[in-house]
Amino acid sequence: MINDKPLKPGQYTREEIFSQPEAWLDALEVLKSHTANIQAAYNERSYAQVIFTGCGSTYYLALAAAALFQELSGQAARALPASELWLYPQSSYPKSGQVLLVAISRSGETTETLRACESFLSKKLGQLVTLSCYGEKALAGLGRLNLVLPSGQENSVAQTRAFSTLYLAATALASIWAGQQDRLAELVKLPKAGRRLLADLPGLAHDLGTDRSLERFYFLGSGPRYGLACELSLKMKEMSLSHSEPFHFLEFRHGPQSMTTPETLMVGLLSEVNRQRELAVLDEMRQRGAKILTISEANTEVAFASGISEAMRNVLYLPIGQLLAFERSLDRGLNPDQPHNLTAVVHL
Ligand code: F1P
Repeated sequence: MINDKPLKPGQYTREEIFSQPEAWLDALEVLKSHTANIQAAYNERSYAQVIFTGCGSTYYLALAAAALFQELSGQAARALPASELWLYPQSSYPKSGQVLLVAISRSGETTETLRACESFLSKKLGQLVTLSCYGEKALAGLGRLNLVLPSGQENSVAQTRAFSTLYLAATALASIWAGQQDRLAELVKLPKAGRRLLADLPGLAHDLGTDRSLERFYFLGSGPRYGLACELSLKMKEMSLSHSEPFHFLEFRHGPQSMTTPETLMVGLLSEVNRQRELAVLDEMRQRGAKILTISEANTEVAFASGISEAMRNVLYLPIGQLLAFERSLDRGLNPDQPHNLTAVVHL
């Protein structure tokens, strides 16, 4: 309820999606003030591996962050669900050497994430850094460094503003730890690029979100964009209860392509570095009748026109996918603020 008036379905989610650029601005202020602590947390010992972790959306964020960090730094990095670290430590952690564990959580109170961090610390496996949105919750008290981004807080169950704000923080962390702090200057251009996207996209998102001929959605992304493809696929499930699945671009040919029908929408998170090979997959699926939506910096249905380097602009792939899921949810008479059978936090 806002001012005692019942909320319209999706009112929270709409506000959270459209306020992301402002949330990013606030997050960049927090990150700027912590740059020295972020650097110190990485430089104070040498690590055999950096592991990013979370659950659901924040596990997908961890996938995207690990790929970006390794691409920028050359340091071995991977992402695992917090439940794997907690319950399968032998297949998660290296037998020797210290680990830098980055635990990511909107709520800061998801059980698996807390248990994974507690067992990591009790086994003295290395250093813990946490990224979350609520400073008073348990996770924000566990790390050697605890970065809290309050502007990512949200009322909706399905993450949008929280995800993109925490992802922005992970992008800054990766740049600083890779010794490329000068890249942070590029991040300040993101809110303006985000505002322009959010002004331009609603029509396209509404047209696709209300296209009732569409029955299944595939999100393709590779390298640092695969984790984002996973997140957008989860949004489509959580908000609109639609069948959706993420794939690495060229993996789609190895079996899943058999599922392509005229009722399919393929969403391609295109890179520059491998654009032609990625476009080839989409062109083949278009021949099989699928509808195609391409996203990149330029010459695509969704074009950022940000002027930001490829590694620093990945957060801009998110808004169209969030709006698409949002519009489809409303068109199906659902309430994206309260997805079916879902809670904002999983407590075990
Ligand atoms: C993790 C999470 C969300 C999911 C749902 C349940 O929460 O799995 O990713 O969308 O809201 O919780 P958190 O640890 O990031 O708070």
